[in-house]
Parts: sequence; structure tokens; C-alpha cells
Amino acid sequence: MLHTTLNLGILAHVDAGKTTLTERLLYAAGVIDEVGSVDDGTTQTDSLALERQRGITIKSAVVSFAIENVTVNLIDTPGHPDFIAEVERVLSVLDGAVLVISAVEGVQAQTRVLMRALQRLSVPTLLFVNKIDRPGAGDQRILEGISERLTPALIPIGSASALGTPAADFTPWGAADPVFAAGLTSALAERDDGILAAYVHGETSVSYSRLREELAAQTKGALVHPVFFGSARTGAGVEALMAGIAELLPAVEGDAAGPVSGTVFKVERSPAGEKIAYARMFCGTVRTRDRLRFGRDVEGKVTAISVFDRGSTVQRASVSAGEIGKLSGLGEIRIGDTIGGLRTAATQQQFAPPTLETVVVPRSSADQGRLRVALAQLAEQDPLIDVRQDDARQELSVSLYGEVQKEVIQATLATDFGIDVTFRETTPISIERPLGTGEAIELLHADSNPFRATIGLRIDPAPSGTGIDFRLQVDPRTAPLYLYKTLEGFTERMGQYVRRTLREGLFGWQVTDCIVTMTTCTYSVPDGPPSRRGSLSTAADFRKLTPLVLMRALERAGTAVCEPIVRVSLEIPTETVGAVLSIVARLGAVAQTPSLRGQLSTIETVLPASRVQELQRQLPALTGGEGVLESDFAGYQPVSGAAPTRRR
Ligand SMILES: Nc1nc2c(ncn2[C@@H]2O[C@H](COP(=O)(O)OP(=O)(O)OP(=O)(O)O)[C@@H](O)[C@H]2O)c(=O)[nH]1
Ligand SMILES: [Mg+2]
Repeated sequence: MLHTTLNLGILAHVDAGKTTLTERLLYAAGVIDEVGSVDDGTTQTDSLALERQRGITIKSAVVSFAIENVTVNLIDTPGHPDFIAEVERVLSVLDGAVLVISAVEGVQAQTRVLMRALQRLSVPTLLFVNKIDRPGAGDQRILEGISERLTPALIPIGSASALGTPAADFTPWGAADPVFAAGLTSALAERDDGILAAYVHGETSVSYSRLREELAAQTKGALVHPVFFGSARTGAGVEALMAGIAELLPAVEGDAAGPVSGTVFKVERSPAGEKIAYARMFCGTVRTRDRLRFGRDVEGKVTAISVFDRGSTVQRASVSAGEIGKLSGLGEIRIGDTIGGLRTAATQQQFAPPTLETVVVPRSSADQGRLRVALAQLAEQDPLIDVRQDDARQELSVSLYGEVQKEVIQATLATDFGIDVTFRETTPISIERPLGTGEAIELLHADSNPFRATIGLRIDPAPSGTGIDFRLQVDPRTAPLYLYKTLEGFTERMGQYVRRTLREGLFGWQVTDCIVTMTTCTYSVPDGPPSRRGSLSTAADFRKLTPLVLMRALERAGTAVCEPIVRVSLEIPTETVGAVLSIVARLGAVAQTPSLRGQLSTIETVLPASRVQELQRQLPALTGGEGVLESDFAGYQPVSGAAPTRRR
């Protein structure tokens, strides 16, 4: 029988029950005999000491189980927004996902962030409404919330009973439910002409098995999202979800004989300190002792391979298309690297970048050197912390999503590396956007030009969120193609020099949302005309001259320092609205008119990221512990007042 693999992500807002559901699925598949509990620290996937202590998931973890002839590699992800980078890294390796929603809290801020990303990447996604046993659990209310706030393309495929009690259960509908068949027909008809034709003729002639096939096809195409209900705590609905995973999500077989290609989504170190890369294979087969090319044209030899197997890992001689392998021996490998000859296009970042930074200070200054090594190792696993060293002050700083991540870094440094650290104040990471157009040129042989090249560059503002675009607008005959082989090669390299330069703008922040155009170019040759005669230009001339010209162009354009802002939604007891609004106003924001829903009111506002923590700190006292704050990155806006310079 054909064997296939399904790489399945479990995603949700924090605390929705992903890890508990993972336990339940492992149990239902017969991998474990006893269901572990997050609260007792006994689950398979929250295996780090810190995860067990805190009862939250910090790192993505892979476990596998089998449903019939499909091997499911399940990736349990963290839901806390401070660890969104962990989700980011697994998105590109998923064949399908289960998005978990609490039947009590309903659709939450992070649920929407995650669903948007899954939709952008067209990841086939099932929805699992969890915690139906908890008092306050709903079904219609949750379905309405999903339809309004997540996707209208939802298809409930069963009904929940005894909601809010330990006996809560889920019954999938079937061929014998004419209302379900009719509903399925109308929902699927939107995207299938055959079913549409039958539907408009009022026929009920479409067979149930045909409907089921079409449901699977449209789910696999990420066009519709079947909704399951259940309880990871009691196990209700979990069998139905298992069946749904097998029936409705696309397991892949892959071409094991094709050219090797894969993506590294996680890196860890073995107890002996050896680097281990988790790679999802898309094509081909990797064997031990193979020499692999990866990332930026680095090579390494695979010394060992293991794959996930029924709750643990087993050594294997090879890993093939569709599978996830743990590869040892590739010392230089990094997260996000593609392996094999085929370069897949770098996937765009789906979630917001970290918006905060802080300086990490060892309590004992003798630890500074060890701290640098330790942070470099943490950055292997989480490149977005972007460890930076200020050479003058001998300070190390990291980028952060929030306070919980900071505490985790502190605890990891203490327990894994024996280094006690404190942090300086957490400050926002701003960006710079050009205010207007700026142009500069440096001519070959000019007295002011220490390099053997002419470079003219123009920088123009571009719409928010577009990043840096580099364009070549020069006569190809003036480009030093003997250095870069092709015009594309030259464009790529010049683009790199430009991006490297723009990491630090006029105020020290990353410059972005701009178009840089190379308008003029010349190089010197020993036997050229007098204007171009000189020793042959080298790549170093272009590399070193670019920052001089570009910074001059940037000075002429001017930049606006923009700070990260966050859309905040507050759910608070109605009688506290006045007090909360006055704090919001004191923090410099304008709130929209509160919407009242009986005892609870919702306030929406946009705040600088640096102010959100202040609001979060005050909220419990203001609302008697009842207030809930949800925040969602909303881009950058110019700072008011004097532009802050980045501390270096
Ligand atoms: N009543 C009830 N409680 C549940 C259910 N599922 C999970 N819980 C509880 O909800 C809490 C969070 O569960 P987790 O499984 O850790 O949730 P998670 O989504 O993995 O959380 P993070 O990984 O930290 O985002 C724990 O206290 C669980 O015992 C459920 O179906 N019913
Ligand atoms: Mg978890």
C-alpha cells in the first residue's frame, strides 16, 4: 500500500489547548497509553523544563503518529505572541493545519493573525472548537464569530451536545442527515460547477459520497474549512478530528528519486553540543554520508539521520520527500536554509518583526565573553533575536517580542549556560523612512572618490510595508560584468550592498519602504579611453563606494523615524470604561467609541508599542482583574517630538 506523509501544524491563541489536543491525538493513535497533562507537566511536546514549570509552550515540537497508511508529523506550536517566530518558521513546511479555537473565549487576536497567515499561504486548515466541556462553552456563538472574524468559508460538519458539562460530546453528521447534505451542497456549489448545476436545478441527486469527495477536494485546496467541536480534556470529538485529518487534509507522497530539496525549520544542539537541523524534505532523498549543499552555498556531510516515529525518534539511513528528518553533521547550517541544489524562493515573513530591544548585562562582568557565546547559540535557534554587539561599550543587545520572551531568555541563560543576567530598559525598535527623493553620485577619478568606480544612486520613498526595492537603470555596457558575470549577478550584488548600508540610517535605525535606483555606473580599465583609464576596478571598489554614495543620497532625502504601533482591543467591565479611557488618553492615544455588550465593553485603540506594557500593567488594578487586553501589530508611525537615535 502506498505510504504517505502529512506534516500537520497545530496552531492557536495561547492556552486554547494545542498541547492537550496533541496528547489526545497521540493517545487516540495508540502512541501513548496515558494522556499527559499540561498542568502536571507530563505532556510529550512541552518537554522543556521551562515549559513544564510555566505550563506554556515555548518551542515548536514534532511528534509523529500513524492514521492508517499516513504518517502524521504533528508540530505543536506555541500560542503566546512572544513566540510567534516559532510559528513563522514552521509555516513553510506544513501540508495542513488544525487551528484550535476555545469554545469559551471564541476567536481571539492571535487566532486571526494565524488564520490570515494560513490563508495567505493557502495551507489547508481544519478548525477545532475545543473546551466544549467548560462552563460557558458555546457553539452557534462561536460559529458566528468564526464566520465574522475568521472566514465565511466554514463548514460545520457535526453538532455538539451537553455543552459546558463534562458530558459534552460531538456527533459528526453523515449521509443520513438530509439537512447537512443540503447545506454541504449549497456551500460546495460556490466553487464547483457540477454541484452548482445540480443545486440550481433543485436536485438532491448529488450522491453523499460525491459531496464528501468534493468537501475533501475543496478543503485540500484551502477553499473551505470544516469545523469540528470537542474537548481535548475529555477526548470528546477527537476520534472525529482524527478521521477528518486523514480524509480532508492532503498527505503527500513526494518524489523520492528527484533532485534533493528541503527546508530547515528548526535547529537545536544535542547534549554533546552537536548541531541538529530539522529539515522538511520536499523532493529527493538524503542519506547518511551524503555531502549536502545548503544555504549560502555552504557544504557539509550528513553524519546521522533520524526521523519521528510514534512518539519518539529512530535512526535511519535516509530521509525522503515528504518526510521530516533530523540531520546531524551540518555545522554551518542555519534556520531557513534550503538544502539541495534547488533554491526555493525565500518565503516572505508572515508575521510582524520583534518591535522591542534590550541590552543583556551579566551580573558578573567576567561572564561577558561566555554571554556572547551563549547568546550566539540562542540566536541559532531563534535568529530573530538578532544579537548585536556594541564594540565601544562592550554591550550585547537582543530584539524581543515581549516580556515573557525576555524572562525565558533569562531563565535559559541561567539554567543551560550558568550565566546570571539582568536587562536594561526595554525600548522600541524604530525604523526610518525616506522623507523625499535624494540623489548622489561619485565620479571615477574625482578627488573626493577614493575608489575606482562611478556610482550614482537615487533613493525614493515607497509605500509602507514594501521594504527595500533595488533597481538598475544603467547602460549595460557600463556595468562591470567581468566581475559579476551577468547583469542579474551585478544587480543582486549591488542590491546586497544597498541593503547592508540601509541597516543603519541617519538616526541609526533600519531604513525601509524605499526604492533605490542605480542611475550611473562606470569602471576603469588599463587600456580604456583616458576618462576611464586606470587599474581594473574590483568588486571591492563597488562594495566600498556604495555606502558613501547611498548615505549622501539618504541625507539629501532626509528620513522620518517611525516607531512600532499596536492595535489594542480591551474587553473590560462596563463600569470601568471611564477609568480605562482616561489612562488610554494619558498614554497619548484616542480610543474609538466603546461598544457595550451588557456587563462587558470593548475599547479599541492604537498605541505606540512602548506604551502597551504600561497599559497592561495598570489594567488588573483598574478592572478588578477582569480586563483582557489583546494586541496586534499595526505597522509604524512617525514619532512625535525629537527623533530618537539608536543606542549603539
Ligand atoms: N476544560 C478544558 N480545559 C482544557 C481543554 N483543553 C485544554 N485545557 C486546559 O487549558 C489549559 C491550556 O492548555 P494547553 O494544552 O497548554 O494549551 P496550549 O494551546 O498548548 O497553550 P500554549 O501552547 O501555551 O499556547 C490547560 O490548563 C489545559 O488543561 C479542554 O478541552 N477542556
Ligand atoms: Mg502548548
